[in-house]
Amino acid sequence: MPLDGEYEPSPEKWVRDQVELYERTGGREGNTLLDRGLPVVLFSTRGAKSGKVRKNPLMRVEHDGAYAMVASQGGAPKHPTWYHNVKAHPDQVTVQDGPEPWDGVAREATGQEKAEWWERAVAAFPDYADYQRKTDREIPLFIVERKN
Ligand code: F42
Repeated sequence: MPLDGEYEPSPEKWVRDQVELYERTGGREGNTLLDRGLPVVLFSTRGAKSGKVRKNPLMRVEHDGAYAMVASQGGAPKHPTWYHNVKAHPDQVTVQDGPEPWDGVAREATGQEKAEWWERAVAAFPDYADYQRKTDREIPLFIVERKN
């Protein structure tokens, strides 16, 4: 089920265009990172302050039906804004990897679990390793699993 409430598209044109194309075509188009050809997944979150629905494509990192949300932001010094949305409302996350979104619950990975998922993330998108080298912050990673 999509999240209830008002959807506020990203102020970044390339991001909101990709979300629009992905949703309009049920994930048949707009499902890769620009010219890189690597798959992306669409995540919706609940705005921590606004309560509005936010949507962001992120690289596809999947394992046993669970998905990672890697808050890399290209190795920028600050976490992406959606990181705070997921921290505030971990049970209001939807995952769309294909035609239909599903309801998920997110938790921030730590320790050994983080290390295992980080390895999967870098295998899916090697740039994550460069992003981690570029920044002093530890890049967070959420694991999203289906709600029962
Ligand atoms: N970003 C990543 O971090 N990791 C990826 O793997 C990744 C892959 C990717 C693939 C394709 C693509 O098109 C984009 C990709 N991105 C990836 C970019 C990603 O989709 C996000 O655009 C990026 O991470 C930046 O997220 P952001 O939430 O910081 O975006 C800013 C520009 C933004 O939307 N700001 C909004 C604004 O209006 O300024 C605020 C959005 C928001 O959620 N506000 C909250 C609210 O309450 O509504 C407040 C949150 C708070 O601070 O408490």
